[in-house]
Amino acid sequence: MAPYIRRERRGSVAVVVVDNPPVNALSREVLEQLAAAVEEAAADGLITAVVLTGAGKSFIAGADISMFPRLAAGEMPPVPFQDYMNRIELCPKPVIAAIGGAALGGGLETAMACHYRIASAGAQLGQPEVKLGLIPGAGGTQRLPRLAGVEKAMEMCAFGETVGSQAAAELGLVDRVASGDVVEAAVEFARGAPPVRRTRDMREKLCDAESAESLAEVFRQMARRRMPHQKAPEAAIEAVLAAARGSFEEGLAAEARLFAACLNGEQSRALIHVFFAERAAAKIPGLRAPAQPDEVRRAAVVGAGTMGSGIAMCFADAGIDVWLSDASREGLERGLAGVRRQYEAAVRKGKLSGEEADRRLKRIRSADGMEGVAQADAVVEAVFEDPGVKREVFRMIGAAAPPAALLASNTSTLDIDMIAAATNRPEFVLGLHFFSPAPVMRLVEVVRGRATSDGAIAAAMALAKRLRKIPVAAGNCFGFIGNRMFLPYRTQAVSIAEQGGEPDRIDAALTSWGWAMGPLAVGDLIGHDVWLMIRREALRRGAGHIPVSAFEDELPRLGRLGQKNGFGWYRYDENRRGHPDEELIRLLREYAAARGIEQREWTAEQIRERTLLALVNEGARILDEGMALRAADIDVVFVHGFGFPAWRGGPMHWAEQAGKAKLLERLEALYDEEGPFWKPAAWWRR
Ligand code: 3H9
Repeated sequence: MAPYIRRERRGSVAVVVVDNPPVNALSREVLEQLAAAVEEAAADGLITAVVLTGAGKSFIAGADISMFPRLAAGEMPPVPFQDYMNRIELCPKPVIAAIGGAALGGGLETAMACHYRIASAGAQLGQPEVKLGLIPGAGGTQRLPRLAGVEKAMEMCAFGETVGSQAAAELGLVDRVASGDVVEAAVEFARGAPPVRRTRDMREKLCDAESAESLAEVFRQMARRRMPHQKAPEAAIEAVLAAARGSFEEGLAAEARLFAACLNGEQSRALIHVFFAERAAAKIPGLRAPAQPDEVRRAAVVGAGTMGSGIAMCFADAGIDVWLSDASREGLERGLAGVRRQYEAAVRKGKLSGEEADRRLKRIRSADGMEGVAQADAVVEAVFEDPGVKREVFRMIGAAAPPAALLASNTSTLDIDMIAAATNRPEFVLGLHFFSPAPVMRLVEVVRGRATSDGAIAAAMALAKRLRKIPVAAGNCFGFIGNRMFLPYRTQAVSIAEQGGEPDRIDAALTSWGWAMGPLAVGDLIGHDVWLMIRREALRRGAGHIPVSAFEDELPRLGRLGQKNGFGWYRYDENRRGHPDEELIRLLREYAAARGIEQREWTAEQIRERTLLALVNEGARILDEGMALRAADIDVVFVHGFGFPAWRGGPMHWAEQAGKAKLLERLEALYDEEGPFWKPAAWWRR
């Protein structure tokens, strides 16, 4: 068995180092060796105390997540997580955790099984298991409330947010924050012969069962609002509640039961799929490019509208200086004022300090014409979505930018090859498709044109990661991955409305299934003038297999632009809340009657079947054509860019889980009844 633990000795203190790159994740072998190393030190007469730490940047980033699907499938024997922690805690000599980086999930649980915790200033501590559809399963739900109180433990376990070391010290989760080397500080502390102090024996911070129950009710309500449909948050609350209700052992038993239920559920399978899919998406096999592309030190964004100024903020947030320019002085001023407002709002909400906001603001400089582009290592164009305008802007960018600069367009629909052809160096040109609002949304589609070089793609992937985005490689087809699939999905929703479906019931069928927004409401949000433009471009670029959603194309002419003018599929009040609109229904029914469209009743199930099959079948075509590298990349796009429920794992994962053969049967039936739109892609049979 490979050694995952290093043992060092500093006088009478044993230093046990978990060394399992990249993040010291805990597999069964690591846990076994760790517990054994602590027991060995306990048995060594020359040792008076143990310091437990992690090699590299992390302390321990949790259990090795890749084992959970195998555990759930019964492909490996159960791992007694709690027992390993108990073995560390029961050590008769003081054990001190030296936390130099991330102590997450099983990592924090290990730290809490130690008798003391010393953290470096930059350490992060948390129980993020809910984000994987799980709860802490190594005693965390029992030890955290004993150290930080029931309320904080419920919050941390139910929502998975991490805390920094200073906050952890204030909570009592960390005993000291070390200013220098954390292992040195822990060894020094150990030399002071602190008494053994076991978290399991602490009850002072546990409230009585009745108060814990009231807290649990508050958190349950919050969980239903913040993470609707998800099972793990409530299971985590239940497990922490057990700490206040009974003994430590009873609490562990409750935790184990609740953990097993989550582990065996579909939600954890889906969320773990998304975790690995996000990381895999950044890797493009076979790229001939340096592993470490040149670092972007200065960037330029051309076009200071909502997208452009938002993208400039992404650079500033990542510590990169950026020039922002616009065709008009007023446009630039408006963009910069918007940026300032957003940073001020972040300060007001306590998300940023005033000084940090100032620093970021200063990184965004206004530029005249191409003066910023001329000095930039990377340029992102975000001007009006018009082929003529884009071509002209790229001609100027190509003429002005330094020779090796990355030239990216933020187009969502246009042909990258057409844009690249306007420059003198198409090999440096690609699409970087950000989603709105750019500073918040993590997805970026990295679109490869015919001439784009491997080096440019590698540089763009690296840049997107530096901007803390999740980059997904996409081919240069209409709408790339996300918008291309969203179009037939929405078209089906419109077609159901034309055939008698009530707009609010169509949207509800999908939001009750987990989507963040219904497809018709999204149309109102984006604006029907914009949709019309997108649909025209789709037809121009040969996405002709997607039937026209003719009624929606009428909406701009009917003065219904969506949220922006208060009328779309819904009528909007002053708080931008949508209400069913009788006038819209009348127009819709008139439209259908004039064209002889048959009206019928629709169940939520039927609405979901059509819209989701349309979505997945387009994803399948994208895979057939090689426009996405993997089905999981499509899942990442939909989870991070379109509000698809992460706990269903993305559209392609959902289809796999629901049963491809069964869905294909339905698709074939629709194909027989209604023709080419439903033609199943080859992927279904693979
Ligand atoms: C748990 O602990 C349950 C417990 O209660 C225990 C008992 C039941 N396992 O994110 P990065 C890989 S559940 C396996 O790009 P960063 C990751 O796939 C766990 N692999 O780096 C990637 O691999 P590759 C609770 C893991 O610097 C590489 O490490 N813990 C794990 O941006 C680098 O990752 C969590 O949920 C893991 N636990 O961020 C924490 N973690 O290079 C999950 C990472 O092949 N992890 N990898 O693509 C994180 O949040 C971030 O990775 C971290 C570093 C903040 C640590």
